[in-house]
Amino acid sequence: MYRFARNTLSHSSQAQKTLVFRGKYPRYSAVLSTTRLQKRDYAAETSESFCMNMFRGQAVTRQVFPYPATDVLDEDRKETLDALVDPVSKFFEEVNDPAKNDELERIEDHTLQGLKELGAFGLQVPVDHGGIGLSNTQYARLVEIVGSHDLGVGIALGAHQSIGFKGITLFGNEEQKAKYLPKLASGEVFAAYSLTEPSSGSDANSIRTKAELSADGKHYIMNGSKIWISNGGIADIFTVFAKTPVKDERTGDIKEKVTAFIVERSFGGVSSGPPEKKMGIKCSNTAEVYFEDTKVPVENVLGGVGEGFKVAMMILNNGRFGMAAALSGTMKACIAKAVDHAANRKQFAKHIHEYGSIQEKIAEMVLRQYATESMGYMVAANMDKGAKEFQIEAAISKVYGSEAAWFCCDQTIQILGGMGYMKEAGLERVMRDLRIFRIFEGTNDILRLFVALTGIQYCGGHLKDALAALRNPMSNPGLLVGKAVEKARRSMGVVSPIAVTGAHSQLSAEADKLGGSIAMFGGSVEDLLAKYQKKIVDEQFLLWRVAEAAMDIYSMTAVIARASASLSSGLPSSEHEKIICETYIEQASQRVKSNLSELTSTPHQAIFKNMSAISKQTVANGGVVAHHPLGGL
Ligand code: MYA
Repeated sequence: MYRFARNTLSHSSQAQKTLVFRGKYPRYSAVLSTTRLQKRDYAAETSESFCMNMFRGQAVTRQVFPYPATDVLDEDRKETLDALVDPVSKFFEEVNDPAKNDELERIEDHTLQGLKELGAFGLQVPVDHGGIGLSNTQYARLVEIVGSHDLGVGIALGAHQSIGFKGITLFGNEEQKAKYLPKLASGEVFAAYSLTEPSSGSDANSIRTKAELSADGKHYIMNGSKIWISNGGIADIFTVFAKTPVKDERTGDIKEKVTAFIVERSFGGVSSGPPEKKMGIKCSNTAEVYFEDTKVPVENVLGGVGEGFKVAMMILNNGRFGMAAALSGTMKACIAKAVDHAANRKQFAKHIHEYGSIQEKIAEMVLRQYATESMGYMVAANMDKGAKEFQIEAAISKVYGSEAAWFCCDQTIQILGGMGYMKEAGLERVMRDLRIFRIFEGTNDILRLFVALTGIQYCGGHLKDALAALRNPMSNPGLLVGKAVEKARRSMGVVSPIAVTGAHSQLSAEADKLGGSIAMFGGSVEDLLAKYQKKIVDEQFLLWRVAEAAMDIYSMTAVIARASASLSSGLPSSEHEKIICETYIEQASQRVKSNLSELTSTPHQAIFKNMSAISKQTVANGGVVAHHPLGGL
């Protein structure tokens, strides 16, 4: 009944992806494609990424206006998606039982079988290799459905294709693709992405798993262990990251560098621990994976020896939009539960949705769902349109989406009151499932630092001359004076507005607020760089606020772009979206102001200092320091 005829789809023509890595100013960055690696001077170039440019105080809107998701699907792709949405929705409504999966701590067999028949294991695998060949936008729409029903199943599927074998589709050579993709796409075998180790979580470059070339040069011998690997206990194909000795061509020194490998369980020496007992996403398997003298053929190196760190990062970059899409589905499902209850429950002789405190909760949920969905589809569409840099946007969509979904679920439980706390309401499972999304695929804390530092480095490239002038004022006094005047104007709250073009005329006030936020943001980043220079990397209180402002600005942009597109095409919901947009922009622009003012305000510098002291004292004491209110008792 749910079988989907995979071979009727015809999206095999995938242009070879050339993936650009942003380099650290003033270092070089590499352009990594499936076939070549080259170095180039990145600081001299201009990025197409909206987020990168906002760090320079510029509104480069080609990727955001008009809202890219509106025209990214051609007729053929629309038809394909139409043919999939119904059966996938029906499957999750009628066949999959999320409560049962949660209770059993595994996906029911008939559900797994049904998912395989639907083609759900190879959604983005090219048709030539046995998959459905979906674009990122099409994939986003389907994972949104999964996310609205069962995040545990979503993780089993996502760990398989969003990261597990994504490296093969992105960086694999033809032999690797032909050998592995068909059986992965059909669901005959599971894949797992194996990066994290007991001593290497956020610091992904510090892995200890080793792979050394055998004497005959035919194999790498892999030894090490991985922890918390999604699908780790059930996978047959692993994308494993290990350190290999690599000769530095310049110095002749041997350095340990990360290399990515495709490892089959059948290679021998691969074993897994028991399934971890988790708080949520229980039906997905999570386990330790051990490699003991595993012989990995040299042809199973993925993306080049020593290039594994970037392969690891690019896989994650490429998968993060899927989380935003899935979680926007989760939020929709929560909102539906909340409004169903609010519209039917009477207290004090009124339906509770008539009360302001409930209205505010519902409206806040709607705003955040709208922002998450708008960003998720914006990132996916830009990737489909060939964007080469989307790592900041993808990270923002993941961080924002995972926090917005947590908020929505929590507010829904609050609206349902006691009923929301009961297992029967199905929300406690969603809340347990959601908790991990702020932790895995890059913790939201580390991704905030990543967003802030990546953008600041890009801004640094732009400001090379100004920073040099700062160090040596006599080299370019004019430039320095110009910067000083700008800074003085900023400190008085005077910022030259940046024109944001492309918004609908009914949202011009919102576009102006966005332009104001970008101008203020660019100026603040510039001031930070001038003040701290390279030492900015150690200023996490400040970096956090830069990231918050960046997330607000990107979400404002996605919201304005989407609401503009709705107004332009006269969608029935366009007036509703306009109110969402007006409200969101007002709130978010206020937050931007507040976060940026905290970067320099004297009271906040004192607060940061105190926070650091309180934390240090608490850590030194092994817990709270203050005496009990009852004295020594
Ligand atoms: S998998 C485990 C997830 N783990 C992580 O995410 C690790 C987090 N750590 C990091 O990302 C890195 O270690 C950080 C950098 C960022 C901290 N894109 O000196 P560096 C370049 C492009 O800054 P470090 C899991 O949880 C950088 O420019 N390039 O490095 C599974 C530089 O290049 P160059 C990047 O300080 C969960 C070089 O690398 C990036 O050591 C299951 C070195 O950079 C980047 N992002 O650390 C989920 N980062 O040398 C299932 C760095 O040229 C999924 N670089 O200057 C399901 C989802 C699907 C949805 C369905 C659900 C329903």
